[in-house]
Formats: sequence, C-alpha cells, structure tokens
Amino acid sequence: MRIATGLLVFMGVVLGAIDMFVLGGNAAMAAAGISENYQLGFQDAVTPVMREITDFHNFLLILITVIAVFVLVLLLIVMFRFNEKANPTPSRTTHNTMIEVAWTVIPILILLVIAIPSFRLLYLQREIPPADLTIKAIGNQWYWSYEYPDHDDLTFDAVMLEDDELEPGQPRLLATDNAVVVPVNATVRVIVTATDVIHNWAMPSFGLKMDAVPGRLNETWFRAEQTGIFYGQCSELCGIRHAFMPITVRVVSESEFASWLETAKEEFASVPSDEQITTAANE
Ligand SMILES: [Cu+2]
Repeated sequence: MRIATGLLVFMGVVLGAIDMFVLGGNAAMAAAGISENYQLGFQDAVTPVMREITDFHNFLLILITVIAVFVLVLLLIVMFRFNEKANPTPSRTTHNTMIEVAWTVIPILILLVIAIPSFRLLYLQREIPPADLTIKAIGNQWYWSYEYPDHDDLTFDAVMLEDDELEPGQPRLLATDNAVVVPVNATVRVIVTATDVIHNWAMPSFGLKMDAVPGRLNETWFRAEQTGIFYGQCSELCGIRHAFMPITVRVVSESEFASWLETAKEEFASVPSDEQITTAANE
C-alpha cells in the first residue's frame, strides 16, 4: 500500500517535471491561437492576462513538484529506515511540539504564497481597463453573433465553415465564415450574452472564458499583443451542435482595422426584418 502511494507520487512528479521542463512550461513550442497534436500545456499567450495565467500555472507546478518530492523522500525514509526489519524496536515518542507547530504553520504559509498572486490575477481579469473598443458577443444555438456598438452598431453572424467550405490553411471545426476583427494592442471590452441557452465565449490564447447567459450581460476584456488569427470554441455544453460553434478572432493593424470597418459596414448593412417593417407600418 505504502509502496503504491509512493509510486503514484513518483509518477506525479515525473509527469509534472516533463510538463514543466520539456513541454508545457515553455509554451513557445505550442502555436498561438490553435492547439497542436500531442500538445501539453497551454497555447502561447497573446494577451497580458494569458501571460499571467501561464506564469501562475508554472509557479504552482514548481511548488507542487517540490512538495511531492519532499513527501516522496519522507515516504522512502519511512519505508527503508523504519520498517520492521531495519528497526525492530520502535521509539515510543508520541508528541513533538516543534514539529506539530511546523506542520501547521508551513502549509498556511504555502497557501498564503498561492493566494496572493491568485487574487492579483483575479483582479487583473475582473477589473476592466478603459476600453478602446467594445464588442458584444451573443451566443445562439449554434453560432455566434457580434455587434460593434462603437461603430454604427455593426452586426454580423459567424457560422462555422463546413468541411467542403474550408479554404487551404483553415482549420476544421474552428474556422468561421466571418471573423471578429480587432486592432492589435487595443484594449477590447467584450460584452457576452446569449439568446437561448447558456453558451461560453472562450479564447485559450487570450486567457478568456466567459459564460454567455440569456438575459444577463457579462463583461470581460483582452488586449491582443500580436497580429494573427486566433481560434476558440463555445465552452458551455449548449446542445447538439455545441462542438460546432467556434470563434475566430483576427487581430490586425490599426489601418487594416479601419479599412475592414469600411467594407464590413457595407457588407453587413442591416436589412430590417419583416417584424420591424410590420411594426413600423402599424405606428
Ligand atoms: Cu454554445
């Protein structure tokens, strides 16, 4: 039993070390914005929040590894030095005030060392800095709609591309017909909601995951620090096509964003729905 426990702890340490030092810890091996085959660890960080999340994860992994190695060493000492054969007449010691204080105080200190950066990260995520741009992401069964309230209420839907619609280079199950376009290094506030059931707007490389709840506006933010195309997926089980409502965000330069806005305003110029026309006619 004790050997089994020791083995489990040992395996945990080895796996942790592999993740930390070989694969996951240096996320530079993973691509930004998309996951890779056999990837361990996170996608590359593209926002300050994701960078902090990755650092916090690595810090915890080191801490856990140190604790696991310490416990493993204690177990091995007990198994080899204090078994019945090696130590036939055991000591009758029952109390040691120093050790009892230590094994109470040290874990408290460890928890404090974890809590402080954890709250700092939580504030970074929750306190939304003054935004350069606001977008609204609305979850629908089973696609996302987007609104740019700062830019004439530009509105469009983003539907997943089916296999036969994919252009070369577009990833299956992740690419959408229209992408959310945002300028690089801009602070973007994202208002997240839904029309039918709970969805979740999640972008791994941005460190974002926000529930989209019907009748409620949730807020989050990101500042993408590099241009490129980044992919995310709905991350709250929302029905039969939950796996088929991905998110594509295209981060572009300031000038590209301005020219995109021009074309998008024409392309997605709102056509009044039948209902609006009827209502208008009755007024
Ligand atoms: Cu969904």
